[in-house]
Amino acid sequence: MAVLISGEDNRRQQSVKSNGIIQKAKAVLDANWNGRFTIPSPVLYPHQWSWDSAFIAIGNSYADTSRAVREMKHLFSAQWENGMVPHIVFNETAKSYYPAGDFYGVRELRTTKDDYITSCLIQPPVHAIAAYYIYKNAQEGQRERVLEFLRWIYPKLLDFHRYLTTYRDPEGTGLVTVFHPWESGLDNLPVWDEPLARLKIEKSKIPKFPRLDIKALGGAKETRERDETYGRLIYLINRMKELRYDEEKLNRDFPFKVKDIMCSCAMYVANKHLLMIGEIIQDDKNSDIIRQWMRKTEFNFFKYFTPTGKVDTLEADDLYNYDLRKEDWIRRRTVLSLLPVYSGIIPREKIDVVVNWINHSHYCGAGNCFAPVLPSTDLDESYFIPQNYWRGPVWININWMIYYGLRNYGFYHRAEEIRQGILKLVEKSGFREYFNPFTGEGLGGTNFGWTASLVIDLFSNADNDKPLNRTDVKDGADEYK
Ligand code: 2M8
Repeated sequence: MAVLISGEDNRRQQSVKSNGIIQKAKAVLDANWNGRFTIPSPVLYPHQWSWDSAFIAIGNSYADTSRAVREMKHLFSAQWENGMVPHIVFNETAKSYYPAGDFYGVRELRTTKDDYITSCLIQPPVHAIAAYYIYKNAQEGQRERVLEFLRWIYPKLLDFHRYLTTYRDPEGTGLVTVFHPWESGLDNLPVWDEPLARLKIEKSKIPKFPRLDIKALGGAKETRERDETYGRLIYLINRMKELRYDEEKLNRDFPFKVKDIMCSCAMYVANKHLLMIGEIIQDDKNSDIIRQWMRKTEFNFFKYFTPTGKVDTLEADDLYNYDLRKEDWIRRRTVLSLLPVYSGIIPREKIDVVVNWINHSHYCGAGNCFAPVLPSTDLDESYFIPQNYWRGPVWININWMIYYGLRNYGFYHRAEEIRQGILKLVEKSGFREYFNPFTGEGLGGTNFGWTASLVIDLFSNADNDKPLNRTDVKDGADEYK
């Protein structure tokens, strides 16, 4: 199939320029910037979230190097002594989010930087990717400042990755352990149901708390987690607190312990970028150790994430998170199984197996949805819910990763469908947090930072229009990789 941009896509490209979608996206980022960092959405999230900030810095890198640098500096200034980058840095004056900073009690329990109140969890380590973008897109006159920033953040990124490869991987697999679903960023993907349900909790220990999230959404409780699930999520943090967030104890005693595909893929891709940053600032002292981390990930990825333990027998979408407590795979069909396309770890001769699923009607690849973008859960499963948070809706950051993954393997046509599909969604519903895959209806927070930011990247990155203007390019063609 030749991959010329279709007439419709051409019209869409035009509309990116003419209806000022990029300007509108920038306006979202401007409105959410509070002078220190960018909040994910004015509706639900008044603090700084770790991977949101990295995605947001990617969008800002095109027009505002300085703000992108400040965003990352704020987050990494709150890094813990042991290298952990917390998933939330709290804005102490904001009261509209539960749990608030004091709930975590981090200051009393662990050595952190005094000026910051943080959570105790991680999120996918996509930050080295953002740092590289800031360098790549640096505005005229900002080059020295950016190099200085890279020299500042490089050791901090290394410390974070070292934390992940030690405290979060005592087994030495190159794969990241999560102690809480929030750590994966894909908060209530159906993969967490079973490990959460297995927790033995006395009724009296299930905390009671206000659902400020549902209140913020005007009562739309069908779009968020159930009370029962939320209770278990908060219970887990209470248990972590009891163990003083001590990773040694958590690895030994904690009831929730899962090797996670999202965090592991993010770390692998981030390691590639860390190597590039090392080259840019001419610091290769740590290159060998980074390569070693990557080799471990490559060696163990299929061992841990496929039930056969081998890539040669990889069938369909059977790449699953591994539950270290149950010692079993969490066999739920979600977009998590397709995400490894982003990492580039899947061998070329096996990539069709995964791409066939990306093209499948169960993942909106056959013209059966509002747009040909991937939902978070297989449409055909009993646990798919089109409007509920991570249990079905389309998320832009996940589609952005799959878009770049497909391009890396040469699947330009399918990648382009995803890019245009994202545009179709935001044109219909604005920069929402997530979208109903069938209707394109916008859900969750409005003016959502990473949706805006990643749209800026998709339509500002000049590489993304290549090689779509050539008639001889075929999807998956090796010679274009
Ligand atoms: C969602 O997570 C927070 C908890 O961290 C929440 O539900 O309250 C997730 O979508 C997460 O990936 C995201 O970083 C965060 C802020 O956008 O919201």
